[in-house]
Amino acid sequence: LLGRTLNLGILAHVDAGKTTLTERLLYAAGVIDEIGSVDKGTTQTDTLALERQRGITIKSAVVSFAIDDVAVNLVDTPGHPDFIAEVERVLAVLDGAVLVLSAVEGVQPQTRILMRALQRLRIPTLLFVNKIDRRGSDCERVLEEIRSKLTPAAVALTRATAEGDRAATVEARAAGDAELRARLVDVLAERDEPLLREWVADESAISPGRLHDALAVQTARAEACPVFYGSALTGAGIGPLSAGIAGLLPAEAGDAAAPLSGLVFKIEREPSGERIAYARIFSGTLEVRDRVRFGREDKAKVTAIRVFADGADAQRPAVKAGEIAKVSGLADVRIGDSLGTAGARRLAQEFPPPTLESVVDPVHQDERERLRGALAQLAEQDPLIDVRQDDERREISVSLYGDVQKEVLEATLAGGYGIEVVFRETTPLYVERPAESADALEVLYAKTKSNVTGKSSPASTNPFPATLGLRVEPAPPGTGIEVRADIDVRLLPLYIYKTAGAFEEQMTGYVREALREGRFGWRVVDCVVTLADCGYRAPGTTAADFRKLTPLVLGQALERAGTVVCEPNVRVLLEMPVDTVGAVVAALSRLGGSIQTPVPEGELATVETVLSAVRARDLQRQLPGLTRGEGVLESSFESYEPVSGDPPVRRRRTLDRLGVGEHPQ
Ligand SMILES: Nc1nc2c(ncn2[C@@H]2O[C@H](COP(=O)(O)OP(=O)(O)OP(=O)(O)O)[C@@H](O)[C@H]2O)c(=O)[nH]1
Ligand SMILES: [Mg+2]
Repeated sequence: LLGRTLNLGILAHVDAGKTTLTERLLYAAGVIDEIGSVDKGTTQTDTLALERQRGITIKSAVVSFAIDDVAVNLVDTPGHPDFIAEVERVLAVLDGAVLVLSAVEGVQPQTRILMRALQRLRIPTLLFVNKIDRRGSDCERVLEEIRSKLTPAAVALTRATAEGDRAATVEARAAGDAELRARLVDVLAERDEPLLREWVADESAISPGRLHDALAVQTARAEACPVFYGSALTGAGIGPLSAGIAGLLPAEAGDAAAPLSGLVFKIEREPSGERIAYARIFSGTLEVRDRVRFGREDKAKVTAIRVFADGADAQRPAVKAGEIAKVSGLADVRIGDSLGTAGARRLAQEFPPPTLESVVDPVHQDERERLRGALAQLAEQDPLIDVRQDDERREISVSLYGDVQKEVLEATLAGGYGIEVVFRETTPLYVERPAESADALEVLYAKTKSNVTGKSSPASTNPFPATLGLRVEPAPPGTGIEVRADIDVRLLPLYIYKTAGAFEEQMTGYVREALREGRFGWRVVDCVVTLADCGYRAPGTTAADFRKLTPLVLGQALERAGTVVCEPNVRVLLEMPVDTVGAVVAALSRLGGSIQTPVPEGELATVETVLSAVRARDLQRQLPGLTRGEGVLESSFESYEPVSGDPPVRRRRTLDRLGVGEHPQ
């Protein structure tokens, strides 16, 4: 009988071997009799036709198996940076993670980005150094890189022999191994005073069990980071890794008898068109035929529940705290919705949003409406593509991370919907930052005075029976959007929102929605918005009045504050054959990249630079020609920098800023 459920994410830089490792773990657990291959397109988790053709993971996928008495729901994620949003959505539902590295390539750009997110969220993490069978494998060097670039609290629990060869093997380091003991104490005693005292008093009195328990405790707190070596391809090192997953990662059961609280992290559509929500349940129990509250105010009846069991999914009457399930019946459910009461865990923005956008046109003009519908469906599964419609020009545009995502979108529209499309030029997604602080106030019917300040607006610009005062302040770059409330609770329209918390949550939503378009039409970032005043007339004022008033007041505040339009820059890491360095550097200087001296490493050289996102894309396209197809480019978001000259303007999505017309979601 299975005692507990562990929701485990497999994360890594692209091609590190996540999907292959997933196959290997399923095989080791006896769920599959034969190991599928990414290259042949026969794995359990790369099931989309596109994933099989391209040999890369595009969507996260869940499979399950058991290790001893632990039921593991494994989420295989994509590693390509164009699909980082898929990883982001999964993070909130994990109990633990295995971050995979390659024993040849070591710590790669995406490895660091993912590790930082795992640490920020305090997700217990094991490191798996994969591909020790490949020529060039160097576990010692990779361990050093892990310590210097990822975490000083890394402890290798296994040892590889004959690495660099298919015959490479892995064994667990003996519990009595003096070097391992010293290393464990070194890492663990820093946060474990009693352990340090025991060590100082009598080193030999510390039992291996004591050390293992201390390691499990600190791993669970995401303080210590156990490292395992192996090969997903040959199976070397999988035994110790499985033991580590079951023995060192905690499974948070939650209280199945408590009120329901869950989180939707993925949406799929059945061939019938029905929406299926993947949800993690944190507390309580969800049963078929329950009427469940989700998202803002929606309620619907659950028609089916399926959980993951031994590779397949199985119908169940209920799903309880600690588990992940596919839930049917919630017709309008969206990614990020809570089920029941909202819990502490929600989807956070952990990675930078897309930096590019492109207008997409149907090849056959009469398919424009169908294209819009198809993109709306795809946006349910990936809200960050942020489909925008310019009604006047009849243009549809989408946000993008890069060309691979664009190709996948194009292929999905062709394959899944039969719509052929062409993308126009890819342009940067600029953002706006407030230049200064400013306030704005709109008073109920303009004639009534504000409850707080006694002021009334001079002109009657407020068509809504509600009062709202907002303050906008610039915040340091990279801090995103923060919404605060500074209103006497007695002024809050509690007959609409019930509690002060609910009011704040809803207002935060309205503010965020309104900040999607600043003065020049770009998303506003790096600011603090304070709710400073509020008024209503009961009965009469409704939630819709506050919703519609928010963009109006915020627009005024931004107008007064002024905004600076900024362009996305990325850090680019280039690897190329030594004899092509000259050509690459020349191209870099043409594109305006800052040039550092290339670092030769044998036959290859690497160079790092910072470029605008659009220029980096140009470079990506030129690279094969410049390097005989051998150059590799990796880019990661760096910063937003103010543009010089006239700020680029984006036409607003809706002409009506008052929000009288419905804002598309
Ligand atoms: N030699 C060797 N090759 C491996 C190993 N693990 C994976 N590979 C190969 O590496 C390539 C990428 O493997 P995947 O499992 O698709 O990697 P991934 O991390 O899932 O890739 P994405 O999901 O696209 O990010 C494939 O060609 C695998 O056969 C390994 O342990 N040894
Ligand atoms: Mg994969």
